[in-house]
Amino acid sequence: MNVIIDIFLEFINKFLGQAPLLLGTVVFIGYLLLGRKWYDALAGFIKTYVGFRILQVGTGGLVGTFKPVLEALTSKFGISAFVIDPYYGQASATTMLDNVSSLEYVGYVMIIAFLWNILLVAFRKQTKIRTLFITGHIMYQQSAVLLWALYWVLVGSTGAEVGMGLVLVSGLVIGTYWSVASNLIIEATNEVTDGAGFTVGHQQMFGAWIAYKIAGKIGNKEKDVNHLNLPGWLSVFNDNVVSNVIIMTFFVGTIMLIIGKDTFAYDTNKYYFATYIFETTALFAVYITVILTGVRMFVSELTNSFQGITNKLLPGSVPAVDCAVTFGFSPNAPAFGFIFGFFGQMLAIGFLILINSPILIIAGFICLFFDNGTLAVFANKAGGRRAAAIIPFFAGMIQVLGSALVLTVLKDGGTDVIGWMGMFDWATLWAGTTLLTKALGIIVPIILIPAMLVIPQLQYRRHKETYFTSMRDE
Ligand code: ASC
Repeated sequence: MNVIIDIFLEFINKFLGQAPLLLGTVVFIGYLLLGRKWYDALAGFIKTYVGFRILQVGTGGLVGTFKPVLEALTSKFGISAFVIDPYYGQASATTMLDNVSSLEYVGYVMIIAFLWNILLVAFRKQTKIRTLFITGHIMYQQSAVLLWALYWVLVGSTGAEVGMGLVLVSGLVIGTYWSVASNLIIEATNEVTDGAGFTVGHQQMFGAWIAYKIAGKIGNKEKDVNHLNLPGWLSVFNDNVVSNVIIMTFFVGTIMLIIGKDTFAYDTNKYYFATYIFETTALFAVYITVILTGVRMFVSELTNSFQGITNKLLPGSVPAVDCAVTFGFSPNAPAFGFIFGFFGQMLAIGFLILINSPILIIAGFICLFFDNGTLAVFANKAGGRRAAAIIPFFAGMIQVLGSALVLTVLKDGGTDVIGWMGMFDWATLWAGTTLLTKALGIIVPIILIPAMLVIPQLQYRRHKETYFTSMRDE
């Protein structure tokens, strides 16, 4: 008997305990359940595995590139700087969890959350949840960041492995969020997309709902941002390589200049300080490109196998997908959100500098563009260009200040912590949950589960007749 248990534990540790192998296996099983041929399932396994390893190369590269800058800044001025971008949050989370041999638990959090989401949809008559969250990279990212944040505020620097109780609570609370928030935004998404039949499964679903609700009071929906001719130069920001290099050269380059060239150990035979700065800041774009290549590879596999499973198990459920899908329905709004979000973030960063904050925030491209872009899409639909400018402006401030607050506790993890997600729901709901959990304990995320589940019940009361059929606010 003991031998069998030992073999089983070894298998958990050496196979299911390895994040890329675990996700690859999930995809493999998913394809088999869908009735795909074994060799298709094997191909899915390989692409998930390799895509995930590519992602890890990229997040490791980000940490490695940013660390010397962070260390120099901390030692010289006693300030810590953090990038608000999902991959900097993810890299912090995975490095910190790996330090306590617990990276594989992220996979378990994600599976628990996904199964919980399926269950809530299966009982939709009671739960009123209609949506299934299938944005794979976001599911992984959020599972990692939440597990890390809760672990850090509950367990701290003891070095202990993550416990199963925390894995379970994290899975259930994040799964509840996926279900409730993507369900909350169905009606608005259907207005934005003119009934395309999907909803948003991303990082600012509560934010987009709030934007949609208050936009009508701020502006006039007839003055649509898409009827405006935006200046041509804005289009360079649509290319993430170009904008990553511009933004990082601007922010990190300035910081490196202030720290001064003597602090950095670089080969002065090979570089001027200026070219060394550019070499470093351009590396951020290199690693983000590496990450996105890996992500694309494994996400398409994960999405196909998940969607296949749910189509079989839960016909009629609405898929919650990447926010970028809405951009095609409102092509001018993302650049609009980007620019006004940028102003908001700058103002808040200026404020942090002014009050001598020990935490400096660095703006990140993904948060600026995709988060504020999405808020602008929803704001514009209900309140036109005025709302699409004002809402991302305030959102930019909230992204910076909320992230700075939660980082005051997470930064104690040391220089492996390079950033936080920054996206709207993460600068508000999850930053708040993390801080409250630090104050009151694990009861906070536990209570959040039933508290969020009340939301779809309230939604259902508002339009019972059309709730399960047209899914539009009529
Ligand atoms: C994110 C994240 C991405 C982008 C992408 C936008 O939060 O991790 O890769 O936004 O999903 O389309």
